[in-house]
Amino acid sequence: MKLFVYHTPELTPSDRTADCAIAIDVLRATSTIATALHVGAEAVQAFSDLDKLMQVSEDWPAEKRLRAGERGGSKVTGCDLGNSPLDCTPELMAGKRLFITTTNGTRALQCIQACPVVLTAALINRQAIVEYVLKQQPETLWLVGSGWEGSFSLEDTVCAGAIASALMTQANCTLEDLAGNDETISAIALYRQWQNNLLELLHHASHGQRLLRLDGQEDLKYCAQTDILDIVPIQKSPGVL
Ligand code: 3SL
Repeated sequence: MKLFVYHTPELTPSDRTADCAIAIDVLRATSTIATALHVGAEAVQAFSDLDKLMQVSEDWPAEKRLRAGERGGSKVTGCDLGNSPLDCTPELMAGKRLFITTTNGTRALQCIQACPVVLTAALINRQAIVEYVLKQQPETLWLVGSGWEGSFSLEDTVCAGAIASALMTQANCTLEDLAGNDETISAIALYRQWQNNLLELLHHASHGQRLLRLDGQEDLKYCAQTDILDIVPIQKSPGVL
């Protein structure tokens, strides 16, 4: 297996040649997706475009849908929810389809959706993703960070490093065996430097700071945890997990 880390959708090759591609948005879209599915959402359907989300979700029975919309960290007017994973309670989500649009995470997912196998990952479901990948053994694996409006974000790269590091250990392979690009090596180094202080790293991250200004302390605490959810969000049809 060769693993390639891309920091943003913009830096991801457009040829979609990966056997398996994984979108990462630790703060907070892929943490929310994992949580919603874990607590019993029927599915999550992701859109980069808000109008499209409104249009498609209109055809779904109102009692079986929830609309989550985030722009700039805040809830979009007219949606039921913003993008906090802590809002994904079993009472609210069970049996419902979550229609979601976010600033960057849903764009990252859209950029890889033509790959044969598409997953979403966050720190909270890292080990479930690692086990799935070890079972499937894709020849080429992409980890795609969402970043923030085209620029690098620490939290997505540290999660890519957490996945890569666990794959290396659990597949018993070397860095040379696994790493397909330099970004993979730097993601592993970032993770190994911060693995015992992930919450602190999220506090340093620019998007972490943005969320703290919006009162998101509890979200940061939740999203900084590793391996707490045994869930693999896998794309069943374009944009639907
Ligand atoms: O950019 C995104 O996709 C979001 O996850 C950002 S936020 O954490 O909801 O502000």
